[in-house]
Amino acid sequence: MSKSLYCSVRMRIHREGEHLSGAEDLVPLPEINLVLTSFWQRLFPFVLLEGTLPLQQIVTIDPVLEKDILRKSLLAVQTMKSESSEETEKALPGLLRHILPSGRTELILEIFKNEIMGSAPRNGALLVTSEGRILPEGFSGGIRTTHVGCVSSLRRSLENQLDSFFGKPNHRFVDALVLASKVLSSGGVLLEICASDDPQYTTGYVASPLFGYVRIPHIKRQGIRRGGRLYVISPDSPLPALLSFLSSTPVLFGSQSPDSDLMSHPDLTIIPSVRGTFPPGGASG
Ligand code: PML
Repeated sequence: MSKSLYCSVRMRIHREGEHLSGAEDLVPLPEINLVLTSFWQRLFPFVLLEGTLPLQQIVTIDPVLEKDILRKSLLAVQTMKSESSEETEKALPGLLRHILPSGRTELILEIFKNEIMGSAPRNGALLVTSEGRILPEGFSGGIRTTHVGCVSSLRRSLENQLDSFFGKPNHRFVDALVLASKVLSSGGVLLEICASDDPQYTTGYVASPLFGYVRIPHIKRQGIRRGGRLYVISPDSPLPALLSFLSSTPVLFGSQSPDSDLMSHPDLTIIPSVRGTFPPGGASG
């Protein structure tokens, strides 16, 4: 088998058309069995817990040449300190005000509330300008970020660190970090804000070049099935190039940016938290 051939592997689990879960990785061809096994294991909880209707698991595999892969560093991670959804609701605008152009924070949070937390889930992210215009014009579907992965040793190291904080495996956090790191590495996105559509998972995040990946506890209350991703794009970002980068440029993460580059602010109670084990550029697939 050729070591220089990689595969972009994407998996989605549905039940009767309802999206339940998804995952993605970019791996050397010889590692594909391991990835398929880990995706297969993600099906089991749905088989065991969620009723008797048939499940569908769809796996898509695209071959990718190693020479076409961009190698980048994951965003550094911080966590906003919050004990409740009320605290988060108060603190979130303060974080966004540092990232967005002046006067846009309330508008963007209103769009997140109505279009992401108040609407049926889309199959992908919603794109808006910082003036609140939804893009592409007249498009109500979702933008999918794909062809992205993280070298397995770094992925494991990040998952294990979170294990020791929270006492349970957390592939959801690492999947989200990898996806957000690709989105921000496009250079065309000012910020991404995300809440999970899993009713039990109430931690979301805000990703931006200034603060890296900020985990936001209690971004929603327990029991809410709504969630999704909002990308706010830079005014000067050419849309066709951005969409093409997000959906088809293969990006592999093998290191993590140092948190010394992150902005901090006395008004923001955010703490540096999870680190990869590799120096930038120090690992490959
Ligand atoms: C999702 O379910 O796709 C969103 C996951 C958000 C993860 C937030 C975190 O734990 O850092």
